[in-house]
Amino acid sequence: MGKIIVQPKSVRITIDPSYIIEFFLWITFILGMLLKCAHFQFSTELNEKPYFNTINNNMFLATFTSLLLITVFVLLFFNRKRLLALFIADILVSILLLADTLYFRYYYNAITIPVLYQIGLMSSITESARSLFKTGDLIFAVTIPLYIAGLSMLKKLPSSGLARINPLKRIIMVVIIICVCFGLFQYASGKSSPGVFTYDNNNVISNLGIFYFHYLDIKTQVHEKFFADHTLNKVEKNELDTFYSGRTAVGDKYKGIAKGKNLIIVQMEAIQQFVINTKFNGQDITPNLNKFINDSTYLENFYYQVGEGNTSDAEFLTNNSLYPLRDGAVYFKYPENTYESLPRLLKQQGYASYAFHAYKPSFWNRTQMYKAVGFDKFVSAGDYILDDLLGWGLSDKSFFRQSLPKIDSSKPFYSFFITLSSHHPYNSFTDYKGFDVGKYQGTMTGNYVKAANYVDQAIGELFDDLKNRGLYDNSIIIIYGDHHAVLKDQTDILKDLIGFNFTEYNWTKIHKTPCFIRIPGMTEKGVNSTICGQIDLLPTVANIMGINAPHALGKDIFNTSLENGYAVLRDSSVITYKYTYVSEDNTVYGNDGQTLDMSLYEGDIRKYQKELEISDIILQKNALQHINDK
Ligand code: GP9
Ligand code: MN
Repeated sequence: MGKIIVQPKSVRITIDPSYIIEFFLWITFILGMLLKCAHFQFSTELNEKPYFNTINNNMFLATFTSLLLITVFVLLFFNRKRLLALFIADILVSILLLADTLYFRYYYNAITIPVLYQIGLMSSITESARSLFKTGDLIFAVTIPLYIAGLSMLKKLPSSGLARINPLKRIIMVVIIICVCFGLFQYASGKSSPGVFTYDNNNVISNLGIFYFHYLDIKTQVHEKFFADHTLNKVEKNELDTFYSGRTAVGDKYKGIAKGKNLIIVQMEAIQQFVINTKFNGQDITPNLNKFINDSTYLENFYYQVGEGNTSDAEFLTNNSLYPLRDGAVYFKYPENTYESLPRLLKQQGYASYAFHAYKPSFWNRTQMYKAVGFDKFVSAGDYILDDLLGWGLSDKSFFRQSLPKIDSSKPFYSFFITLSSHHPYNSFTDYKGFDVGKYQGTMTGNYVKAANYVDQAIGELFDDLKNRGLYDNSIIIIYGDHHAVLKDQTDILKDLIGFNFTEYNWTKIHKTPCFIRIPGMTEKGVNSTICGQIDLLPTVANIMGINAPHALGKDIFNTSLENGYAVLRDSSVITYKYTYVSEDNTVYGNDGQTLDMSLYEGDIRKYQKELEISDIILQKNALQHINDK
């Protein structure tokens, strides 16, 4: 009998190569996106190293959850073409992240739906955006070649693509992923403290990631647009009544000392306080403004309080003494509201009011908003002869020179000037010869110093012109800057200029612009150290002009003692004489920069932050619409 030889059958498991490619591309999507999100979160300094601490872990987990939800969407709506859909989703989301990154570096906010109203402004800031692009941002394109390789390999397979997944399997996958997402997100959100979200969008992003923030923003905007009640309800009315009862924005000291005088306000583009009395390459950057300190009241602790509306927010704060919005610009969102504005208050006293700005009148929706604010006349780009161009358009020197003759000074007037030449990224000053910046020639630091010096010269010429026209001594003259000059990731400029060392505390304390108030007949001049901000200008002016401003949220600076000074920033940071609350890291600091026990200050901080809530109610509910009926 012959032997039976059992030959072992060779077991060969063959995996369809399309599975491998598919697996590889899903992993590319998830890991690639996590990497891109990490780049956004850390390069904007929303999150800080070490990469894996409690806040960052939560953020990564929440971001991972959001990515899984995007895959659900792809799986649900696409079958054989699911990888192509994934590729397109990757491109779209990467574009959004790049836009968020660049936008954030300029405005310290991610893009929100209201920002899309401002889309028309984008062409003007492309130069700024370009200056903000970093080589590392190429990471947003890094996955593209991988998809192209994967998809073309897939096409070359005999099956020429992916196998269909039957509907039941797809639904089961989708349900499982959604359950996982829900569990993970609950875990991540349970670990973060929602209290810090109340006033600051950036805390939402650093704790729960950029995708969750976008979801929240869309949800809020949809609710506001379609479901929110826009009439002032009883609770809100009571809240406003309680807030205003017994509160007077204006005081008694210096009451009416400048009654009947003209009012001239100059808002300077991007001039921060640190240029004042600062020398660079052996010369004063702002000699005229330095001299003006002794001819005016110089507010050395004057904070800018703008939000996403930037320049327009600064204008808004000054002319209305209300806070800007947490999302978007008031100029775009509420140009139909009624305001108790400076032009309107002065109109009741027989003043004519002018706004001067030599740029497109539609920019920041000024034409529309100035009607609501009540300016009688808006003089914009088309009203000037473009005889001297610098940066975005007409130079500030020519702007002032051409503006003054447009004022009818035979009757009392209020003129509001908004300068433009010193706009970020200051490139147009490379060839400016008025100030030698030595080795900084051609750098952003050098260009900013030149820009600030140029504005100072333009102001010097304005003073001469006002004197020649006999307006200098019968006008209140106020000069201040609109907002930051230096972006958070360009703080090298500050290091070069003033040896600035970046900490969240130092960054908050540098949110200052110089502010000068020259009042004819006022003998008390020089430095005033009271902590204050742009919101305080209206009540301060109202007091010296002898008028009342019952709904102003600011305070009258001349009637506020050093100890009672404060400023609330739109990101909900609070600066007082005793402490500084920095919303970015939710920490209270003493004046030496040391951390203090938050629990001791919480009540006080909330009291100041209440002003933001009141302002939001006034804007959202158009609560001042009946002020003229009384
Ligand atoms: C343009 C100018 C610039 O009119 O006010 O606005 P900004 O970019 O600084 O907000
Ligand atoms: Mn500006």
